[in-house]
Amino acid sequence: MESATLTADDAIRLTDLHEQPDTMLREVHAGLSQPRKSLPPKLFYDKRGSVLFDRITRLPEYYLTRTETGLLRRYGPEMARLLGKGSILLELGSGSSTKIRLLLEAVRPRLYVPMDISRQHLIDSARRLAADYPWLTVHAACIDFTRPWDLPVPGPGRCNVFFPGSSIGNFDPESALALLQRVREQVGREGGLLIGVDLKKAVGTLEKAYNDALGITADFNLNVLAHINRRLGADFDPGRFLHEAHYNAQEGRIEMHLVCRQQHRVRIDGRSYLFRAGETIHTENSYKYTIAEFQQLAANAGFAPVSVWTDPEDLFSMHYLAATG
Ligand code: AVI
Repeated sequence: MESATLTADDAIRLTDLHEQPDTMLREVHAGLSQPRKSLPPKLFYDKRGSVLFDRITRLPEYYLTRTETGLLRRYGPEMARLLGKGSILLELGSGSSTKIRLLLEAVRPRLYVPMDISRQHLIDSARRLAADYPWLTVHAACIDFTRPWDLPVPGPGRCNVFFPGSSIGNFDPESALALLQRVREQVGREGGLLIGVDLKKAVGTLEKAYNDALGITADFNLNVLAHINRRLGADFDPGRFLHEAHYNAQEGRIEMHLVCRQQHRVRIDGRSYLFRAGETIHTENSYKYTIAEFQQLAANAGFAPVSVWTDPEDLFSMHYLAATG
């Protein structure tokens, strides 16, 4: 990974730790060489993938975003009080930086650091935000936070992390713990974490959210193959795969797969992979938690629960956690 702090323009600063193609190539080869093929979900988020994800968030079946937004609207003032005025606010997986708008006026952070892996989407969103909030200092960081990372703007002052959208669910429990521990180290003893976490619920509701009627989630899933073709010169034919998503109750997670329709080979950088009919590429896990399960995970990472907010149907939760120790 390359580290550079660049000035994107007068409105925002940019730290670019964008992943190099050789890292991506190694990860793709590693995933496809397993007996059960897999690809890292971060590969969903090229420019088209980010746009498709934004569309997912507006789908009627995808209750996560609107429920979390409802919690932010309703309890935003309470959340803002806990975050405290004038702090440094980092957002992990900031995407379009939409939700943070619901907190900005009340928190008035002295610095906002949106962090995302999708470089152009990050820059465009950061610029829009800086234009809409002229008083706000924005330092965007193009970062893959599934790997070890450091706060791109070290400095004194209280620091909070905002991690909405239940993206923590895309990490297996061991990696989720490692990420929360990293967040804990970065925010320091005075810091905190405001995080959105999707809750366990009826399987039908969960499975509908990942199998929408318009097929946007299917396009999002299949787009990973087009992304690999573009970045690594592979010859995937997305038409030879089907989207599949189901709830694995034993693991407490939605699994997304791409199912191969007929046997064929795919070439990636001089290597050839055989895909058999019915074989799947496991592209994503989305873990669901009970409130107690998540609080236990956070406690293991050095965070104590301060407040938790849920909607009347108990679909989604937001937690404010304070650093301990
Ligand atoms: C980003 N993340 C929380 C989404 C989720 O629900 O796991 C990604 C997603 N995958 C399919 N639909 C949405």
